[in-house]
Amino acid sequence: MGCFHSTSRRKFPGHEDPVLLASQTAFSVSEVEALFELFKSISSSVIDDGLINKIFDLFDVKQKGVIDFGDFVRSLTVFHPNAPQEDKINFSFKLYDLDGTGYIERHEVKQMLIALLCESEMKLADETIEIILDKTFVEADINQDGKIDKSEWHNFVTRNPSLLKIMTLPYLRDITTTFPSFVFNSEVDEIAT
Ligand SMILES: [Ca+2]
Ligand SMILES: [Ca+2]
Repeated sequence: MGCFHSTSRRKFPGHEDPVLLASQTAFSVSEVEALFELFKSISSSVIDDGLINKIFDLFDVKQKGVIDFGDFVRSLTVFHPNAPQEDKINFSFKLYDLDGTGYIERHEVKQMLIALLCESEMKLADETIEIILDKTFVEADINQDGKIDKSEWHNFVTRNPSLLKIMTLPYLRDITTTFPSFVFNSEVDEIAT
């Protein structure tokens, strides 16, 4: 009597059934389980970290005050190589629309461009960046109102699929084998094509 062996596992916020999460996302059950290991290791440190911070913002995760594992998986599924292109385009629009005005403005493209260049350790002169921005807007801003709306973005990205590379982390497909060397922002050299 009184000799209960404790089977209680450490509970993390929002640890949902992997089978259920797999059915709601592009991940397999074993990928969800691998993500849980990843989640445990980064959930405390990642909250203030640039891009992933923005992603969690978009999913209202932080409003709850904790990173919820279910939200974590559902946030990352859009980056899965098998996620629908349409989802990636819609999500990338929200990602680029940093201030949430419903349009991608020039300063937002500039900010993303600088962030991408910085991550890939490329340095471009200001003038070069302005030229890229001009070119981008000539091509993307079809009605020339100085901002990119959803349908303009859709057209632009469809013609320039490299812009969506940031929306696909190729190694998510192999997350079960690449873990624990999974690092969210690696492999940015792909973007500099
Ligand atoms: Ca905006
Ligand atoms: Ca426009």
